[in-house]
Amino acid sequence: MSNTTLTHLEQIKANSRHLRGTIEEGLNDPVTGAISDDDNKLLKFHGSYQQDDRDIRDERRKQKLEPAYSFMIRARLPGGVVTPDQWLVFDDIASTYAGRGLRITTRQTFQWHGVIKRDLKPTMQAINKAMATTIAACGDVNRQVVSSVNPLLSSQHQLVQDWAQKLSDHFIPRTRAYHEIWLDGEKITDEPEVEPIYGDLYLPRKFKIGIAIPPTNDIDVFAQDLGLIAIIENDVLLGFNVAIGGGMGATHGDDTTYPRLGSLIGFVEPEQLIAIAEGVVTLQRDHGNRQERQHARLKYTIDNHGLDWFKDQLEARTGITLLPVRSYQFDQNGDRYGWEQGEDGQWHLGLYIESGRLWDEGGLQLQTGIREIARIHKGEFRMTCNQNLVISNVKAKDRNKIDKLVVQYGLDGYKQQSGIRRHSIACVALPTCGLAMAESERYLPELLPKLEALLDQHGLANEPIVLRLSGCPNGCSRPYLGEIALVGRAPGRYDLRLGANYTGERLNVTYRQNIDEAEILNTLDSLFGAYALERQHNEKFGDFLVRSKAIPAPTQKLIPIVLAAVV
Ligand code: SRM
Ligand code: SF4
Repeated sequence: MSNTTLTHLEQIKANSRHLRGTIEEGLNDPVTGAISDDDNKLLKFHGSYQQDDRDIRDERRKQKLEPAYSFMIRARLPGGVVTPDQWLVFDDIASTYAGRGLRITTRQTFQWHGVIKRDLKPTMQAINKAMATTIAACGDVNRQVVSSVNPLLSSQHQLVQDWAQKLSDHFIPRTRAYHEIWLDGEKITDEPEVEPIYGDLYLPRKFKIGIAIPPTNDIDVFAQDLGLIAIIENDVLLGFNVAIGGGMGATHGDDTTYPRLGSLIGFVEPEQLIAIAEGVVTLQRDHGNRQERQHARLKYTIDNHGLDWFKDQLEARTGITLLPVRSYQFDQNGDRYGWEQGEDGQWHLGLYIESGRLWDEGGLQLQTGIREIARIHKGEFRMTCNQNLVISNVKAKDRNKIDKLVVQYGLDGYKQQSGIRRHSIACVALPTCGLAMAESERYLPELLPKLEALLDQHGLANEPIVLRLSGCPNGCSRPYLGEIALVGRAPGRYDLRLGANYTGERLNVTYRQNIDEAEILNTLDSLFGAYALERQHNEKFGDFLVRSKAIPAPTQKLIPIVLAAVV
């Protein structure tokens, strides 16, 4: 494609000298707290977004001040694993540079919000000193590779964690721009740089890889562009089922955009994994839609060309014949809470962190509490894709000390919580997200007690129900996989979606559009009532709604080819 036919964004990438642009000059410009729009596009590839505080946007406009610019920074931590030493550095960064504490994301990593421009570089350097990076945590590249956190299966974890790390490393951009801009690395002058996987234009859109370890689908494997299901027998990793084309993002009122579950296309052995992943990524690089960003994700490439076409191309490109999908079963897409003993005898403590918000607020000292635990903990921390935290690899003799701190700092909430609270996640939304149409993370604490009261009235307080809130249809909390989901439309108004299943293998459907809280609660009240009276033994809420035809039939289940192929 000639440079002149490229869209503006593709041109920015093409002319960026491998992600350099004029970011460095922009950082040094003291006149504004912002950087240029073009550089902002490139900054994402470095793991940061320019934002402004939307709570005070109007007020500042009235005062003729520029918006209150600051930057969100996202770490790349494959599999969500953090050592206690790293934790202490990340915590210190939050206190020193960020506007609030640490925020665990739905892709098991950290975001720091509210870092002002002059602190961006010191923050990046501090992250680097902790042997971590932010490169490619955002942008049109392969992002954070996620993997299941099931503390019971310690040896399998390690195997899969190693693959998450290898995949992550394999797809890191090769440009030295990150080192030059943030780490004062030597500037490349004469030798041309090459991006062997991405090329000069990088990918048409973001790309996401995740590995699930059955029976836990805590990463929502079918929401990934490339979802991998680890098949492990007798402690041996046999390989991975491969699902392609998952994605959540959609636009209100535009039916050509939609959430889609990944389609299972086969099974690969471990030594074939990198080649297959590279094949999927480079097919998307070469065939993804670079003209229309809203149709640029892999899911649309597959639907445009057909699944069979994609699979044939993948096999031809890699020289690997995909084997039939292996059988597997998921039992949930939520997290486990409390102490669990792994097969190697070590202990793991799963903690519920509401919307992943780890800061000290309203009498709770969650950030301080985890900091104190990090000071004495000898294992590691694992973040989950449900925005929760596991204190991992604890010896039996150390459990008491950790328990005391958990209670002292109010981190023990999971013990009394309702089923729905334990299965709730909410995206960031306001005030930092520039795309938010309604509140999400700040609304969850208000909404949950109201839902809990309703459920309690129907005797359903302990019923595990997957609840997902998103402030817009981009779907950062993977709301299309919620048994109940709210997707923001406007302040205080949401689409109510219902009927995904408890294991993350069926999309929900829109049940009511653009309704307010009173309507949401009324609607759910009567559905909870029916569920309490008419459900079958052990029937989950989403399954009940589908079976009883209380909601329209879901549009996409797992693609039928899958079931035919299962051995
Ligand atoms: Fe997301 C854009 C936050 C996981 C789909 N997402 C954004 C931005 C960067 C807004 C923007 O572009 O200006 C949000 C920043 C808000 C803020 O102030 O921090 C944002 N996304 C998040 C996080 C922090 C939500 C959270 O509450 O944890 C998650 C960070 C993940 C990470 O650590 O990498 C996050 N985003 C997701 C997920 C879930 C997942 O990946 O498992 C999805 C759905 C899966 C998918 O990608 O299809 C998701 N985010 C989007 C989209 C829609 C993409 C699409 O295909 O249409 C956007 C908008 C875009 O890319 O244009 C978006
Ligand atoms: Fe922002 Fe929408 Fe993502 Fe929520 S779902 S963080 S509102 S982009």
